[in-house]
Amino acid sequence: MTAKCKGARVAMLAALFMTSAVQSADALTIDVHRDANCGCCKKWISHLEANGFKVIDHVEGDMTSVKQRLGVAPRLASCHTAVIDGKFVEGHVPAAQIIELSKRDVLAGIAVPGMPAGSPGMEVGGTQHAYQVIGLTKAGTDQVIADYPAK
Ligand SMILES: [Cu+2]
Repeated sequence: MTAKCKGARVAMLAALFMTSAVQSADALTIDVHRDANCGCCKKWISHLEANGFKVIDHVEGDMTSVKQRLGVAPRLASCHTAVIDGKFVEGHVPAAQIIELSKRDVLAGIAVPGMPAGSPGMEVGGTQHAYQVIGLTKAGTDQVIADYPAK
């Protein structure tokens, strides 16, 4: 093998690695819509980034209309609203549940309604309130996806 040929092969391998790295990053890219003054929203973004998500941050003037546009039922509302793969993620949903969401095509989105203490981004001392992750089916019904803390 000539030196030139070997160099080309190394370059090709490097290109392959870069392609797969870009693809996995794409799979975890999430758009987050939040109010400028929301501190817990920023903490939730940090939780996502710590779990390998690439966050595209959108500061919004009117979150109510954003939620309406993205199909978040008012009963499921929290502070921020995210979108991944065309599905909404409302409120302080744990990163593991967002990864699970990609396998659930009957769902239009998932939510942690309200702002329960102890959910990701809502750490208040050691307080841990029980909360549920609720899925909204495309047919418009609620499904309990997970209970926290895990039972
Ligand atoms: Cu919040």
